[in-house]
Amino acid sequence: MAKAKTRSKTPAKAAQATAGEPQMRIGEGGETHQTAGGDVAVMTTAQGVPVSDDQNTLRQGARGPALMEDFHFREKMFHFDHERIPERVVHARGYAAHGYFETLDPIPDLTRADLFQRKGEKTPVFCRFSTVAGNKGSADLARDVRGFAVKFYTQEGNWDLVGNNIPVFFIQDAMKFPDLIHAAKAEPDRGFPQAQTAHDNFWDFVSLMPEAMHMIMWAMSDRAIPRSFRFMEGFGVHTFRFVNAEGKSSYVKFHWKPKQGLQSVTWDEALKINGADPDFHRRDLWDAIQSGDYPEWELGVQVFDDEFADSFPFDILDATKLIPEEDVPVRIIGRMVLDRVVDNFFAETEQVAFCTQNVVPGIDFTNDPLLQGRNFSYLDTQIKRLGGPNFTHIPINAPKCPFHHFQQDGHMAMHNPKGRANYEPNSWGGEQGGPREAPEHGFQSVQTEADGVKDRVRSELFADHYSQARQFYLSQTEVEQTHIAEALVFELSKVETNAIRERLLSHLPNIDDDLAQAVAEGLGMDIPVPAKAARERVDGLVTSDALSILKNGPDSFAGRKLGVLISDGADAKLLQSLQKEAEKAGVIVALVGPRVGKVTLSDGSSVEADEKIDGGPSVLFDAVAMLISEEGAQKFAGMHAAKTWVADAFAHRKFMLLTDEAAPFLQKAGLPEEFDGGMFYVRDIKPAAFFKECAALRFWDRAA
Ligand code: HDD
Repeated sequence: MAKAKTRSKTPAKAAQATAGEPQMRIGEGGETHQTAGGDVAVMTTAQGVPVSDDQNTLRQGARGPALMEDFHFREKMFHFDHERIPERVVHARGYAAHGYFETLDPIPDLTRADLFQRKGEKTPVFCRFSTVAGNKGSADLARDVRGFAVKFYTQEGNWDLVGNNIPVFFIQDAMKFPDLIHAAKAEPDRGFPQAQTAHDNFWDFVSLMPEAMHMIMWAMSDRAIPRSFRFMEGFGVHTFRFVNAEGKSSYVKFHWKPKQGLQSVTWDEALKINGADPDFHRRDLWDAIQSGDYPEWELGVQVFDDEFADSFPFDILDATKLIPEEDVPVRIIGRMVLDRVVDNFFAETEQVAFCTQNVVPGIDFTNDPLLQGRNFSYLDTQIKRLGGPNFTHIPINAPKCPFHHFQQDGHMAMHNPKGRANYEPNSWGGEQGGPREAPEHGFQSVQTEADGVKDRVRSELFADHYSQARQFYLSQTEVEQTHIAEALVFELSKVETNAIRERLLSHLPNIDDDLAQAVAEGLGMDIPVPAKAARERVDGLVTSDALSILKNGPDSFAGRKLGVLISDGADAKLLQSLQKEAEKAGVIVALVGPRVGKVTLSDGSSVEADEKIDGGPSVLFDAVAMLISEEGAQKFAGMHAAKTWVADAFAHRKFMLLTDEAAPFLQKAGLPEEFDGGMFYVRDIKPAAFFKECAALRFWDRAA
């Protein structure tokens, strides 16, 4: 039995603490036990009372009734019963990490925001990625927009940049947000589908909302099935304002650009990954940070003035439009590095509360009607979700700079102000008097004039719904265009009501005739009469390479994962050299074997596989190698999971490296005898050269 060993000094110190100033946190200080794994603390109740028995409830006799008196049981069960809080109404499933933002190019001429003033200065950040529609327990590879929310703990307060991995949005006015989300989530009568837009309600709604068409192009593109959070861009979406020390304001759009390059998976992979590893994205972020391969994004800004805004064919306040980088280049001003996983998922990732209204001096809002509505929603939702107005007292939400105000009381008040005065003005002064405003450097809204008739109206410039949808589509590579058409066919094939399919289809000729044709063919339908456009399409918009994923891939295979299929008798030297070169190239290697236990190599040595073949399907990897012996090839040829492993890798156009002995097994798995440019024998290519080829990520020319 464990024995009490020492009593730390901390309790004495705590005893001296004034009431209301907790000196200790759970897990700190107190008596300890010696155990095989090291010293552990003595278990106590939440009141700090040591617990003698955590196995049995208090009973009257061994077979007698449980007693109400058992305060340890009652407290434990009461707390467990209340463990759940409401999940986020959208973006419920998310994953976050800590890191820092470093200013690379200070911009005091544009903004007085403190974090952008000094080159090299680092600001702590907390960044949460999410899917939108699914519940907290849904799978990571849903076809969905990804949230990209960053909390900057600046020296002048917290700034939340609550963005997505797509630079535009479905709707223009926040009034329609509840409708959009109702339509996208599970249908209310049946409670399914989960984390899917492939159902009638969603397509019914968007087909009746032509303003969604640009976003639909993005959501049906591979942007909605990213390979990893690390390989996606982020966008602030709205036009915001920068304000400098002189009060001069300019418009700004925010961009996050991953240093790792962009990458997505294919839809067939996404479906299979969801089964094989529903936590694929969160595991990827966790693994990368834990292994010291810290993901990094550059923060870029597109800054423009009224003159540009007036000349732009669309309204800069319309969140369904973007400003192409060709029109206003993105200026890189800093970088974000995520270098620390959370200590506790609930305390940090679940309890973090982002609010678009959290801005700092130097950053301000525009009249974008979506943004204005968001500024109400986020604060409001946190009160319900986190249980009261004091959610800023939770450490993950509290500013890291000094803060002073007269807000007090309410549920879970942890930071009630000190002193006598809890109102302002007061005549107390000093410590008793509390804080005062700072007219010189406190936050001041940009002074703008507004006139117009009070009415429920939208600017005429918001009425063009197809021009940028077309620009996006035409900016894609052929492979990406095909994926968009296939995604539309997949989703609409799940729609049961023909009229909805038809209505959606009627928007596509307004975007592109070939796209409309491909989707109509995929559905076995005729192209209907095109929907009537509210405003004529602006043709001839320049295509933008920045909008394509494949044109913005990585320049190396670093940070990607190679799945290596091994068998008994596999060439030991070959495996070692591949692992060595992979390490040099920053490539992660996972060994996949017939079992996770020992696999005996050609020289009699043994390795342990990371995955058994059916637990580590090839969809989990970016490229594959088959270092298998003749005997291994024969065995694998009789295993369904092994044949699927290579057949999928081939179908997903992955780069493949193999031994001569593996070749017959490939044919048994249904692969053609003739190799294409994405398949290599180990005798023909050195590992380093193979990794160079893999930087292209996929061999798209393969007809699979
Ligand atoms: Fe939102 C959460 C991003 C429109 C209302 N939103 C939420 C999160 C992200 C976004 C990333 C998750 C934050 C986290 O990780 O905790 N939302 C966006 C973007 C939008 C957008 C980029 C369009 C440009 N959202 C939007 C509108 C409304 C909301 C128009 C309502 C008027 N969003 C919410 C919310 C959520 C939220 C209901 C749910 C949970 C939360 O806020 O904290 O308030």
